[in-house]
Amino acid sequence: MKRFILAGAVGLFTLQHISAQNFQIQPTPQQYVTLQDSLEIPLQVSLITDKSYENLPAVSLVENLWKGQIKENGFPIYLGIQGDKLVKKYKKNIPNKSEGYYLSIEKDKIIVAGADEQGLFYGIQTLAQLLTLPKLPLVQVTDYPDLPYRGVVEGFYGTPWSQDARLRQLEFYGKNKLNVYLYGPKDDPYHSTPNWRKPYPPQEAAQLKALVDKAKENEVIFYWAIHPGQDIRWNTEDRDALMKKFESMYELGVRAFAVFFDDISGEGTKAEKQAELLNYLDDNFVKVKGDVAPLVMCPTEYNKSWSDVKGGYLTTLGDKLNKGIQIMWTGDRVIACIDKPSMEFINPLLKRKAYIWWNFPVSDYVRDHLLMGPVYGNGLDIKDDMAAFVSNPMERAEASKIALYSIADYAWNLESYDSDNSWKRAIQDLMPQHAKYLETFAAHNSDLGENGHGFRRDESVALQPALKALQESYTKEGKIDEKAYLEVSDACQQIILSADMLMASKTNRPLIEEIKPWLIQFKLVGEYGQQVLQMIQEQATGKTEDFKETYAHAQALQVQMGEVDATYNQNPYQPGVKSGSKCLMPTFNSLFEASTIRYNQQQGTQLDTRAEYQPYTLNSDVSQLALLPVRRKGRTGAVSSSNEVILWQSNGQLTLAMDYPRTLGNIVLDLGTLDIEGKFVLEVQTADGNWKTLELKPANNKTLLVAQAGSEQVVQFRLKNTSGTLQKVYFKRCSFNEL
Ligand code: LTM
Repeated sequence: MKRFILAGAVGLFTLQHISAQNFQIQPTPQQYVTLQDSLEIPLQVSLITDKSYENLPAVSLVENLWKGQIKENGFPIYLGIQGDKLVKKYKKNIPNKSEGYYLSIEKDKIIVAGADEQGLFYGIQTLAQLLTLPKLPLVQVTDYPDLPYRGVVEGFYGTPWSQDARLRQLEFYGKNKLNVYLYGPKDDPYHSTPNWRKPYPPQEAAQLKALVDKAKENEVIFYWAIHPGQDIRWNTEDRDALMKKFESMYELGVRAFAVFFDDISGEGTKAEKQAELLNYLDDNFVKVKGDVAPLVMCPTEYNKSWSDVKGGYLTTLGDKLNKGIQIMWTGDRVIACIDKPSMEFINPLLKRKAYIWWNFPVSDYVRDHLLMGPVYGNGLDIKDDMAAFVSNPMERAEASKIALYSIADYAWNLESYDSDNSWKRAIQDLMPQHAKYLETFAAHNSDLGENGHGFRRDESVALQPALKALQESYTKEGKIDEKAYLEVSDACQQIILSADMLMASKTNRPLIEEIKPWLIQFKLVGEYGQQVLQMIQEQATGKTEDFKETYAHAQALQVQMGEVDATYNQNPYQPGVKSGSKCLMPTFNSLFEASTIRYNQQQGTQLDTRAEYQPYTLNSDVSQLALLPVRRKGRTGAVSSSNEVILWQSNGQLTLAMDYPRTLGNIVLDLGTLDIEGKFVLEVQTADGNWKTLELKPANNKTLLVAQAGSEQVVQFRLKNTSGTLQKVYFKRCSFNEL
C-alpha cells in the first residue's frame, strides 16, 4: 500500500491516530492520502447522482448508511461512474481499472467515483468503514483490486452451509470486496449425483433465488456449479438435461455457471468429452443468453501431483476449450499454497491464466479441527499470473470468516499483504468487543493435525519457545525453567478466561455456537495444563501427597477431554473435537508422563504414566493413503477417510499393525466402487506369523464390504490390490472392532 501524508496540512490527526484500535481500510487499499484533519460525521446528507443510478447497490448502501437522513440541504455526497458529467473533474483520479474507485473526503463534500458500478460500490464500502471512526478523516483513496475475481467456492464435502449462513456470507463478501461466490457443495444432491439432472424442488429453488438476490445487492457474482461427472453419459440426452438444468437456474436469476469434474473416475474424466460439452454450453447457452458471465470449469486433473502431462488431459483442455472458459487449479497438490513456480507450471498447459481454487480453510478431511489461524504461504508476486483466487472454506461458515477476511485482503492487494496484521484485523472485525479472547482461541486452534494430505499450519506460535524450554528442562534434567513456567501458567489462565468469556459472549452468537464444542475442549486443555504444571512443581519439590491428588485431577481432565471428543461433532469421517493439538497438548502430555515416571522412580509406585496411547500403526505404499491418521474410540479402530479418487497401484497395499496380538471382529471397507472385491485381497497375520486371506463380502447393495477376522489373535491386517492393474477407487471407510 502506498500511503502519503500531505505536506503542509493542518490538524492533529493522521488516519492511524484517529482510532485507538489502529484503524486500517479493508482490504488494504492500493493508495491513500490522508490530510491531517477530519470532520464531524455529517448527520444529514444530500446525494448528488445520476437519476438512473437509483437502484444501484452502491446507492442503496449509502441510503442505508444515512437511513432517513438524506435531505436536500445535507452535506453533499457526489456519486458517479467514470464518464459521468458529475465526476468529470475527477476523471484523472479514477483508476483505469475495473472495480476501481476514487474516494475523496473533503471539508465541504464527499466524492465517490467508480471506474464502474462495482468500483462505486467498493468506494462506498470504504466510506462505510471510515464512518465507524469517531470523526471522518479527510482522505483521498485511489483503489482497485489486483485480481479480477476474488471469493469463495462452497465446494466442500459435509453439511452444506445453511441459508442464513450463506446470506451472512454474501454480505460479508460485499464488505470485504470479494466479488465471486461459487455454489457447489458436494453434498447438495441437485448439484451432483444422483439428482443433477432434476430441477430443484420449489422450496430449495426459492432459497437459491434469495441468494442470487442477496449476491446482487452485494455486487457478488453468484455462480451456480454442477458436478455431473460421476454418472454422465456423453450423449445428447444428458447434454440436453444439463442445458435444461442451466435454463431452470437461469429462471431463478442465476447469471454465472460452473461445471466441476473433480473427484470422479471412469467415463466422465475424458478431456475431449469435457471440452466438447463445455464448448457446447458456452456456444449455445452463455453466448446466446448474452448476460451470462464466463463459464468456469474444474478439471479432473486439478493439481500437479495428479496430472499426467504426457497423458494429454490438461493440454487437451488448454487447446480445445473455448478461450473464454476459465479453468480451476488447486496448485501443486490438492491442498497447497500457490506460488510462482506453480503458476509457471500450469498456465502454459492451460493456455490461459489458471483460476485458483485454494483448498484453505476447508477442513472436510480434518473435521475434528478448526482452522482459525493466519492465512500465509501464497506468493505475493503472482497477481499477473492468476485469473482468480477463490477459497474453499470450512463447513463452519462463521469460523471460516477469519481466513476469508485475509483472503479478501490478499487477493485485493498481493504485494501489501501482511498475514499477521490481516489475521488480527479479521479477529477484531468478527468480535470487536472480545477480540483479545478470540485471538487467544484462534492462536491455539489453527493446525490441521495429521492428515492424508500432509498439509500443516503453525499453531501456538507465541508460546512455542516457552513450551519447548519447559519441556526440555524438565524431561531431560527434571529441572523447571521458571520463566517458561510462568509464561505457560499465564497462558493456561488466558485460555480458561478466553473460553469462558467467549462462551458467554452475547456478540456474534452464530460464531460462538459453531465453535462451542472446541471452546469446551479448549477450556479443559487450559485446566489440564494447569494441573500438569502443578504436577511437575510438586514432583520437583517432593510434595508427594499433593502430587497424587494433582495427578488424579489431571487424569480426570483427560477423561473429560475424551468425553468431549466422543460426544460432539460425531461425523463418520474424523469425529470429535481437537483443540491445541499441535503444541499445547503434546507438551502437556509429555510433562504429565515425565513427571509421573519421575514420581514412580522416587516413590517406587506404579502410577499409569500414559497420557494417551495409539495402539495401531498404518503403513502404505499407496502415496495418497500413507499419511492417513488412525484413531481408536472404545474398541473400534478406524483409518481416516479420504475425499478424492485414490490411484491404487497394482500390488499396492495398506497395512494396519497392532501393538500386540488382538482379537478382531469385523473389518469393514468401503472403496466407493461396486464389484471391487475380486480386485483386492484382505489378509490377516496371526500371532504365529502366518497370513490368512479373509473373504470380503458385499454388505449392502452399495459398496460396503465386510470381512470377519476370526477367533485367532491378529498382529496386523493388510489390503492389497491384486488385480494386476491400477485401480481408481475411493477410500470411504476402513474400520474394525476389537472383541
Ligand atoms: O479440491 C477439489 C477441486 N475438490 C475436492 C473438494 O471438494 C474438497 O473440499 C477438497 C478438500 O478435501 N478436496 C477435493 O478434492
